[in-house]
Amino acid sequence: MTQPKRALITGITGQDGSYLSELLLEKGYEVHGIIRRTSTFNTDRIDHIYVDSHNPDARLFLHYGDLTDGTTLRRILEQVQPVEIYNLGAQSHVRVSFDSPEYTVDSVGMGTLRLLEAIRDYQQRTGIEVRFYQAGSSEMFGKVQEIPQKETTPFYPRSPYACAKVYAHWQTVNYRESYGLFACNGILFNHESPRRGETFVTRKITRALARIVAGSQKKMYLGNLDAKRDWGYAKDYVRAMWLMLQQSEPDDYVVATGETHEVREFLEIAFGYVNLNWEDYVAFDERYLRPAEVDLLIGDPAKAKRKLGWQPSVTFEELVRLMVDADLAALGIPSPNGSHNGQLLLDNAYIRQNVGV
Ligand code: NDP
Ligand code: GDR
Repeated sequence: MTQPKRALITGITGQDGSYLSELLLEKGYEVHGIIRRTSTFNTDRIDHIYVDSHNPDARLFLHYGDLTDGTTLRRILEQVQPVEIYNLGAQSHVRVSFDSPEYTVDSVGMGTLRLLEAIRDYQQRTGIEVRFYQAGSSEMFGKVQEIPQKETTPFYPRSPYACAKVYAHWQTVNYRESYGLFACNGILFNHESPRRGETFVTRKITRALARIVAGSQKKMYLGNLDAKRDWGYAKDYVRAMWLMLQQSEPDDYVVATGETHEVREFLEIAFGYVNLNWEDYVAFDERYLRPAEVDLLIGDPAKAKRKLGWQPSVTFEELVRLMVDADLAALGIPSPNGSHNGQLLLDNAYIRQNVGV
């Protein structure tokens, strides 16, 4: 029997880590993930695919570690002996990176360097080829230089997070060019899902909306509604990560939908879906503004389409609705979509009764 391919994922407990793990398990991989020790469980997103490691069928294994701890990264690499490494771990919140710049840069920038150094030594010592994926971000484009943004668009990062991602991007290019490492940068635009962290704007909206519908919340507070983002579906985006590591040559790719929408449009579609007017529920709080904002992101995914055969499968409106559906379902409220027409009327009466409009 042939051995399954072994992959190592940093950030396995995050949104993307969980979808990528599912994809790799489906493809027959043995998946190893690095998790941080926390005082409460942080494995909610992967609990459904975890099988106790004593079980002979187990193919998902977790290891304690941290991108700020290079010794442990090296030890895990030696133990796991992966052929693919996906570096998704990060303090990934842009606003928070202004509050905690040193930690953000340490985990995002230096963390990537620590991992690359560990891989370089491991590969030189064992002769085993390791393929490396770096989770780059459209935030690296920052202040608008060109529309749409593509692989050749100059970076102009506008946050500690984005500066650290630019550093990690160029280190990845340098390890490819200096040591022949099979290293790819994905430059991924915003991607969302029901598993999106609760403080990112899309999930913050859909979660609050569900609570408004349930009658347990009256208002939600947001910052800049004018910002425009190219929002896609996370499940589609982890497929692109995997595809990059299956090519004959390493390269860098923009992954995006090619469409941009204001935060306001997300609100309109989400609230409109349950027949509410968002302006009745959304208030402004300057706490959610950033010292420097990224006003407009729109990606050109032509290269990923051409070379990887990658396509997004979910439209913006479908994405908003699937996130609203999931947050409603989590509170036991049925979807207001067409297949529940009778229910939709009921829901709207229910909503009006609960929120008093
Ligand atoms: P999440 O914030 O959902 O997940 C981040 C993951 O990193 C979590 O597993 C977290 O662990 C882990 N982590 C945080 N700090 C450290 C550390 N010091 N050492 C090791 N692991 C750490 O992010 P996403 O899944 O949304 O994003 C995945 C990656 O892709 C990130 O690097 C992000 O910056 C990048 N990215 C994301 C985009 C998006 O739109 N989602 C777009 C472009 C890039 P814990 O659960 O313990 O907090
Ligand atoms: P972003 O995502 O910064 O693009 O980074 P986020 O959802 O946090 O913000 C998107 C836009 O919405 C505006 N906004 C608010 N944002 C938050 N979080 N909370 C609010 O209340 C709010 N009100 C308005 C923001 O100002 C911004 O313009 C995400 C992360 O996943 C990064 O890790 C990733 O690299 C990029 O996407 C691509």
